[in-house]
Amino acid sequence: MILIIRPDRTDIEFDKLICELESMKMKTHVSVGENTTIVGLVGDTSLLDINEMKANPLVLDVKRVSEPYKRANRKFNSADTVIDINGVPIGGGYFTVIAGPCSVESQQQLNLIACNIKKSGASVLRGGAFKPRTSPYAFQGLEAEGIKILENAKSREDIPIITEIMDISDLRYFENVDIIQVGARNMQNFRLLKMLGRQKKPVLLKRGMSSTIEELLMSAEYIMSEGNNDVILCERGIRTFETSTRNTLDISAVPVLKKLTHLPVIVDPSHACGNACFVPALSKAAIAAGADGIMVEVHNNPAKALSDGAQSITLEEFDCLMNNIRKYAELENKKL
Ligand SMILES: [Mn+2]
Repeated sequence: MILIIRPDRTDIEFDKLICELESMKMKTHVSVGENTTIVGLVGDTSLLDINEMKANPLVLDVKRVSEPYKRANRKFNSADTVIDINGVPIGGGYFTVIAGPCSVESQQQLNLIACNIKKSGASVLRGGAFKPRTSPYAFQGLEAEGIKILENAKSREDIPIITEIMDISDLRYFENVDIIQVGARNMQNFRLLKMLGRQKKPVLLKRGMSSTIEELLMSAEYIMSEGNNDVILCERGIRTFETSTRNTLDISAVPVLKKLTHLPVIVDPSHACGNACFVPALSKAAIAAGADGIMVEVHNNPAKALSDGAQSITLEEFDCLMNNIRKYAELENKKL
């Protein structure tokens, strides 16, 4: 971090500032020019608040030269993080497919979907139990009962499960859940992130629909700074001026994230486009862009789905998609 110091400062004020910075375990490198004085700070600058620095009356401006996140930063951990989900790897040389309905609707429905997606080659079952819906009048999910249904399908099909948490008080229901999902709307629910950092289960963190890549990484940092390093990032489309699709899949976020962080990055093509017919194309794009997996909404009868039917592909379409993307995964040297 570089501080640019006011030219009209007194030496006493300046020495006091340097003492303050060094008391925060920062090394300082001062260079005095004719008109400006510059202080280079070396140390863990992720602990410094840039706005606090700017508020100092001696400081004209502050420039960051390194990213404000440390644990998620590839510079500090160059090897890809591979997360083990009950024997299913996410990250590294693998391409992991997570599939299932938007919402858990009944045991019969979930068993049917779980059995079929597993046969087609998916390795994790998804299903929403606590649903964050735009309208309070829309189906809100089966909640705790939905998680029970997921648990039954998990043991029946021997497949790990992922479902979304909306409130930390519900954590007690997640004992047998393998990955806890934080949805786009909660990406900056910092209290929730901190609490999930204090437990051991892997967390899949979706990018907020209006969040920058750096904000997503800072949210991952919230979880990791509390001790939980098993964070999976998910690009699920951002809000733009385009209305032809539900969101706009920011495909460039994938290679950018892969460069900035060692954490696994997956793509959710279903929420990104909101339309089942575009899901195969976006899934292929995800592999080509270097993603570590996809999370796809699949339903046995999309027309009758209680949520997100329009973007859900059928069991047959999913089987076809899996056969199709195998070739792409091979091209990218990813094990599917
Ligand atoms: Mn959905």
